[in-house]
Amino acid sequence: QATDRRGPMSYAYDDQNIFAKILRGEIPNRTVLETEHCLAFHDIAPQAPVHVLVIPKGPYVNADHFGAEASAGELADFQRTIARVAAETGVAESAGGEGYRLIANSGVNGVQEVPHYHVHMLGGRGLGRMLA
Ligand code: DGP
Repeated sequence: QATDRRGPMSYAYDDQNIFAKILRGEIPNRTVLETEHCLAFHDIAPQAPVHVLVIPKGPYVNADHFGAEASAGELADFQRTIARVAAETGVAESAGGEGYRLIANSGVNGVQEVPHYHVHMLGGRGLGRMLA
């Protein structure tokens, strides 16, 4: 008999999380750029010379929530925002930089600390070969 290890299909968004407060302007941030659906800002504890967080403005917990429920416009804006941040921070090879890494932690095993979907962009130094 197959065992279904999945939990219920639900995403409970906590609107008191720190990125929700940043989006509401309750906590300051160092913005890189803002679009209709996204905000990109510098991480408070940078792990590399460039460490920017890209977040959707909508109330999505993680990548699977965003991918399942965001509109086509939000999805497209998010990926375009990542490209613009890479160009504007100078890490994109197309902008003369030396590349970067994207990381999206999710859930307990991913050690996600802030339960609002975000992608880390790290660059400005060699990051080493790392998948986990
Ligand atoms: P994660 O483990 O992927 O959920 O990483 C959360 C990141 O958010 C971590 O790198 C530190 C960053 N962070 C936490 N609080 C704040 C804050 O108040 N402002 C900014 N700019 N970044 C924060």
